[in-house]
Amino acid sequence: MDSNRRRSRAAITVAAVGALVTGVVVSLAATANAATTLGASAAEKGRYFGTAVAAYKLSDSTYSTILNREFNMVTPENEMKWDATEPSQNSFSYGSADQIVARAQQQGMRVRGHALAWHSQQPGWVNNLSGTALRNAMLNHVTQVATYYKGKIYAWDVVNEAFADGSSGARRDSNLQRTGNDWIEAAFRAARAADPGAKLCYNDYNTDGQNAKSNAVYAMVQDFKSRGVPIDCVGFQSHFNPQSPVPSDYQANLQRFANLGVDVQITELDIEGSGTAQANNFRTVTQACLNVSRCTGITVWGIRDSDSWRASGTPLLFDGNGNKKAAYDAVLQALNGGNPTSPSPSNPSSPSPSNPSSPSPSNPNPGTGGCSATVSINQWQGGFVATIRVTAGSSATSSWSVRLTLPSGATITNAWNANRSASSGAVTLTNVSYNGTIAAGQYTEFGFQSTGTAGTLTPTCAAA
Ligand code: 9MR
Repeated sequence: MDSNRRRSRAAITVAAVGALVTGVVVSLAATANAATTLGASAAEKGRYFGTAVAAYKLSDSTYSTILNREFNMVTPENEMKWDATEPSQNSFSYGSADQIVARAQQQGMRVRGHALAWHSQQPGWVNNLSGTALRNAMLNHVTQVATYYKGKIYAWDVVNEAFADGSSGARRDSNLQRTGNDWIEAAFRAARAADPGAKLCYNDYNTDGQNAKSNAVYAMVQDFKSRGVPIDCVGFQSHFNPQSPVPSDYQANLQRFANLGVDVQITELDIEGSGTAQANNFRTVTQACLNVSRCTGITVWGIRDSDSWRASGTPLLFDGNGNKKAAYDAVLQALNGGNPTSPSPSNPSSPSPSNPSSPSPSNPNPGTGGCSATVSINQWQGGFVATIRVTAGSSATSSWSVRLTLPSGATITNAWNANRSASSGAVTLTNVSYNGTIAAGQYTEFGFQSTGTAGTLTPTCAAA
């Protein structure tokens, strides 16, 4: 079975290269169109497009069809929260979250983990704890959950919503805050130790423009970076409505955080409204992310309006019947026509003492034609994440494959946005359904996590 699959993949690769050599690429390029799904289009810009997912809806065929077709990142809406994963102390329950992770893996989607430490949706037993007992329970929770999902999570919301609303710029008062002001950095350090391959994010709302709350988060991130506390990204929830509209300095605010040396992500986007006004707001947000090179992706907080926590505000991209709304068209159009500014190749993780990121070796190898591939490595003791950028040449691609040889001792444990022929030695990684098409001169990115040491990886690229 496995070797059959390998043989047929090899045959496909040979056929693709053959087609290129015989000049078929010219007609393929001529028929290549803009990407037609959110995930594929975002991938062409080196980004992801995700949605919150509820495990109990996976059996709804309308929901599942849209999920599988449109998105390449998922966030469990409630299933990875503390109350769901540790209902009684030190007794863990992953059934619903695992359903979502399994679906994501089956579909080649990545997962944003949400959320390890939060004042809300805590299990009842936590109410009985305070001080050191609560601090230790929180750290144990972070360690256990991040360890259980090690290698399966693209980014964790390590700490969620820890700052107060309003003009104080203070931390939110909560049982976790009362264990000591250093609870946030303690949570980040525990998460890094448990899963060094995951990006670690701070996530919040009402931080989408420059204001007292976002200034306070900014100061914390700046402090963490200066002291080597492991933080890789900041999530901006972006829940908008007429009382809380898209701020005019939305892009500038994303950019100032990115300038601190972290990725920024739009993590829970929904915008109440309808028609053209709503569509224009979604376009503005999408364009802002495209314009900020370290804005690595957008997640909407649900699929259909009826799936939303604010269903009456019809804040999402599909109506209750699963039809695309004007807002969907605006987002897709922005993604397809957006500014090609893209995440820097030296990602995936910002360097930090406990997670050193080697400088991007950037080995452009033109390969047999049609595309080139460069790799950046995030190496830690015993493992690494490789992010590979595939750039189309002067013609569009309709499919591509990247070959590289892993050093002995290195075994791929999971890959995203590509299928792999093997997990060690000589490996061919081919596009998945939604990212084969790359416009001339544009690129997409895929990645994998591996055990061992990366050394110098030299990818070569072939396209049709
Ligand atoms: O969408 C989530 C909803 O189903 C839950 O009932 C609610 C409970 O707190 O949480 C919602 O998701 C929230 C997310 O986890 C954090 N940011 C705000 C989101 C909307 O309330």
